[in-house]
Order: sequence, then structure tokens, then C-alpha cells
Amino acid sequence: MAEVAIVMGSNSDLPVVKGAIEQLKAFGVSYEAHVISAHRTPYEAEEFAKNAKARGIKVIIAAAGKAAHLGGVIAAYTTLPVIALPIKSSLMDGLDSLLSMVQMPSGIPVATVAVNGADNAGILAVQMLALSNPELSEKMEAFKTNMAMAVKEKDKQLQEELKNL
Ligand code: RP5
Repeated sequence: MAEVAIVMGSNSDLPVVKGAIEQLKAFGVSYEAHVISAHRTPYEAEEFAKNAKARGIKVIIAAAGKAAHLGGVIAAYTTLPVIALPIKSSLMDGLDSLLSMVQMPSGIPVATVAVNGADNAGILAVQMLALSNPELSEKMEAFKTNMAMAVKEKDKQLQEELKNL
């Protein structure tokens, strides 16, 4: 059974969405993924959102571009946390998608990550699950420690390079 469900408005979103999938896989989190459109398949969007909790899903990631209402529509039909991933569209560089997701009216929040911020969508989903999963919480601690160590190593390299300027 999947803990995270990823829905995307079109299969054209998949190249970006893969970043979230990779994070979930790296943390060993089970997931499922579907193409569901708030505009083209509104009935399926409603059905999916209404049934997700009963199926054992704990977090939903909704990726969409252009007039990106998918996250908001899904959030309207479920009490599960919804993470919205705005996809960079061709004409407006994803600003259209970002605003469609982040400017939700009071009462229906969606946690919107950066345009094409798929990694963070996956990481945020893991952090939500880690609240009730000590093993996952430990993995998240290690992830952050490793990230900090990588930055410190970069600073060390910079100090060496500065000596040669
Ligand atoms: C949105 O419209 C999708 O999420 C996608 O980002 C965008 C374009 O979809 P396609 O025309 O490529 O199917 O609904």
C-alpha cells in the first residue's frame, strides 16, 4: 500500500515529477503516481481525493502546470495534507502555475513548493511521514547532516581556491 500519492495533470509533467519520485525512493517511502487533471478529468480528481485517505494514503503531491488547480481541487475533497508542485509551463515560466497553487483562499491550504521544486515536494512529504515514523525521522536527520557536511566541504574548497587568486 502506498503512503504517498503523486498526481500530475499530464504525462508531460513527468520529467519534473521524477525528482519527487527519486526522493521518495531514496528514503524508502512507498508511492503511487497517476495522471489526473482538474480540468480534463474533474470527476476522477474528485473520486481520487475522496477515496485516498481510506486507501491508506497519508500525503498527496499534486503537480500541474498553467492554470494549475489540481492541488486546490484535491485539497477541497480530502483532509490529507496536499503538497502542490507548480510545473514550469512554456509561456509564463511557471509563474501562472505557482500563483494558481499558492494563492489558495483561507480554509483550503496547499503547501506549495518552488516552480519545478520536485525534490522539495518529495522531501516535504517524507518529513510529514517522519512525524509518526521514528526510522524515517532518523533518515531525515542523516540527510540533513550529510547536506550540511557537503556545504562545509564546499566552503573548505573555496578557501583553498581563494588562496590561489
Ligand atoms: C496541465 O497543463 C498539466 O499539468 C500540464 O502541466 C499542462 C499541459 O498539459 P499537456 O497539454 O501537455 O497535456 O494541466
